[in-house]
Amino acid sequence: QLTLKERLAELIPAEIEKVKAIRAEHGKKAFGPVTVDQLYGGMRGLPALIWDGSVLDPEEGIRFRGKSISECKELLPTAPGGSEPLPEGLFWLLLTGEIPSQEQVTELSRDWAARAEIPDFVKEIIDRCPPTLHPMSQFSLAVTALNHDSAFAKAYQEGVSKKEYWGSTFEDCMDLIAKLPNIAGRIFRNVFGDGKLPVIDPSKDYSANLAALLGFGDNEAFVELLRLYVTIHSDHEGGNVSAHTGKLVGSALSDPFLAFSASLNGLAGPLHGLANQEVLLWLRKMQDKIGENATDEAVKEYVWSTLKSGQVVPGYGHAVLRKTDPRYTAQREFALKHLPDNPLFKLVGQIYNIVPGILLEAGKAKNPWPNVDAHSGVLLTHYGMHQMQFYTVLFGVSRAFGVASQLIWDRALGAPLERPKSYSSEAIQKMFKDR
Ligand code: AMX
Repeated sequence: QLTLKERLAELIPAEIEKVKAIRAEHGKKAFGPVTVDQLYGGMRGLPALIWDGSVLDPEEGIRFRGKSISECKELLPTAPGGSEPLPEGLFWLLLTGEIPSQEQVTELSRDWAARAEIPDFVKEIIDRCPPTLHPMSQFSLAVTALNHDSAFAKAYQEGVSKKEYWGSTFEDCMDLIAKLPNIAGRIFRNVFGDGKLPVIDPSKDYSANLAALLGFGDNEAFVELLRLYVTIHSDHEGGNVSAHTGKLVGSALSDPFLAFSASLNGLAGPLHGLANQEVLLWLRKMQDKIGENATDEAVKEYVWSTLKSGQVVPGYGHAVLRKTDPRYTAQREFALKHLPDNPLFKLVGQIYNIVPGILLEAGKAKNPWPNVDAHSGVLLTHYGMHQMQFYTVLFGVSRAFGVASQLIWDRALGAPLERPKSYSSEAIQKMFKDR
């Protein structure tokens, strides 16, 4: 059985030829006009990036290398006795487009466990953070500091040839993913616990170790939740803030640690990954105001009051999706199986029946349906993880899988420095003066 790196080494030459052929045949073809509105409007719909791991369809949602979430759940290896896909398998799929064997996935778990230890000075950086510093800021600091030992940065300094970039990038990406549980666990225990951490168990899978580091290792249902969680949050094509930021920073040949910490800073924004924290805060505030088991009328009034005070309804809407996010649905299915009677889960279901109608009536949001963040906090809090400020860190652990996969391919395919053209408003006025 080949290792992931060996399989990649086999795939890369053919992919280089494929890209050459695509460019030779289609390189000068246009996608269509670019409008001035797209420049002012956050580049919605602007075709601008190559991203191989996943593609997002507005109606259907995400597909990882062509596979829907349901297909991934069916095809990817699971843990013994478990039924959720192992993120190890998803990473293999993102990188190669292939479904790995159970043995290959177990080998990845072992490899990541062996790379999991973080340097002492990184531990110290985390330990010195005041507990009032948001966990996402601590996370980003620690990931930035991992660049101290970057294999890519070292190889580059030593004058490695462009053709060899991907090998050390691969090693950095494996190290990055492997070290995230120890970083996340340390932040969690410092901010919310006594700072003491168990050690990684090399016989366990990635999610089981992550759960143990967070203090939930004995709860098999929580471990299963993390397997699903890390799988479905991993990648959402290339244009979202965290993915695109990682690719952009990586295009300057900043190493994967620098590139991914930039991703994390984008993920920390409330319109992106921080929304999972915001959803739970909003739900709790709603419960404080209108009580548990509130009527539909009371919930409607609360939603309207959120909109009227100029705030967004967190967990609803999306820049690309135009239907319910299948990542929301996957989490709902998990909840129906494991926590059907949880009151907060019931509230989430009640809100699902109410918010889309209100957003449609309000008439602004292009997509009134829930996204991934509308559901994740409820699942975590059910198992006793009530520390909402930590939720986006878990999103970040997962997002590393998608960003890392593309960074490796970008180096393998020799992706150039990103440098789109910007315009001033004055330049646009001049350009279209007589048109
Ligand atoms: N509540 C209230 N208003 C909303 C809304 C929501 N959930 N979603 C969109 N709108 C508003 C926008 O703020 C915008 O108002 P404006 O014209 O006054 O600026 C208008 O509707 C049009 O926006 P859009 O084209 O439908 O959305 P977008 O592509 O600009 O933004 C997103 C997408 C996700 C930022 C937006 O839907 C939003 O703010 N949602 C709530 C926050 C959230 O859940 N974010 C997480 C997204 C998933 C993720 O990245 N993790």
